[in-house]
Amino acid sequence: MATISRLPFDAAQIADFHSITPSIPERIVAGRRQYRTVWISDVHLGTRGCNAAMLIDFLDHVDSDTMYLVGDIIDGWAMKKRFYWPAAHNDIVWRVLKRAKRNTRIVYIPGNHDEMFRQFSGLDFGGVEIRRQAIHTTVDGRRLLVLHGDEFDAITLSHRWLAHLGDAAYEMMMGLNRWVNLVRRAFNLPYWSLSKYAKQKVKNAVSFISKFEEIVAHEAAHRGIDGVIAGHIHKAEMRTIAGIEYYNDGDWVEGCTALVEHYDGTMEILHWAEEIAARDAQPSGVRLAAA
Ligand SMILES: [Mn+2]
Repeated sequence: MATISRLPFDAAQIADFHSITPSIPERIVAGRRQYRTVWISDVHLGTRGCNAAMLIDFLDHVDSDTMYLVGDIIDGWAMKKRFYWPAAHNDIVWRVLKRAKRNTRIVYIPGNHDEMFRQFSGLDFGGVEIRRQAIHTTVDGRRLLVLHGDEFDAITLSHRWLAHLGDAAYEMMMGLNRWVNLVRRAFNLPYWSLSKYAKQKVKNAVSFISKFEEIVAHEAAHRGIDGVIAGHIHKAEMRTIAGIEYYNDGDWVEGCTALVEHYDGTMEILHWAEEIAARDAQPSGVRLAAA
């Protein structure tokens, strides 16, 4: 199953990142928020759906001791079909590597869309630890399994073509979502997620999501740990399922969410579109740069 494939970009250039100037310079924000841990996933760099401007804003405002990249960071599937890699996507890679250099511990757990990096599991690359999965211990000693989540997706594993079909429909919806929000932005309306709306309406998607959540929690219980943190289904969540803490950090395509651990062990989901809206409401706030 694990085939060695070429990377979708020049890896040497990324290793040499400090000589590259990002197209969107890093903003020096006074009082950057500091968390013990940050989890993000499903960024889908290399697709038009990726909300790069919002993620760049997040990275310029939030710091942590440890950052987990919980898979589908780069979308190798989409890039195989059509190469798309704007400067802003380099800027995100640049910011992540910069963090590693500033001594943030970075753990990268590749997902199914960036499975080409799974062949490097166990290796450290530019200060980034690449792992198949990880156990995170919170400040108060809870042990949480961190994985992408496609391991539980029977459709992805046994019927790859079906997953790709779903992918095409999803991509179309994301394209539409982009246009809706370009129009909304033109009218000064806040960001709105079309597929978030659609997902709430589609019963099948809902039962798929709850099934996924149950299966993942069951796996954590089976391993005798306190909880599990996943990505993959683009649905931020934080709840207890049969005594197991279930967390999902969401995505940066539509929801634009991150999961964080405060220094007292409290977990929280940050909704970055709302954070930006709240900041924009204050006259002194740093505004989101236009993409
Ligand atoms: Mn995935």
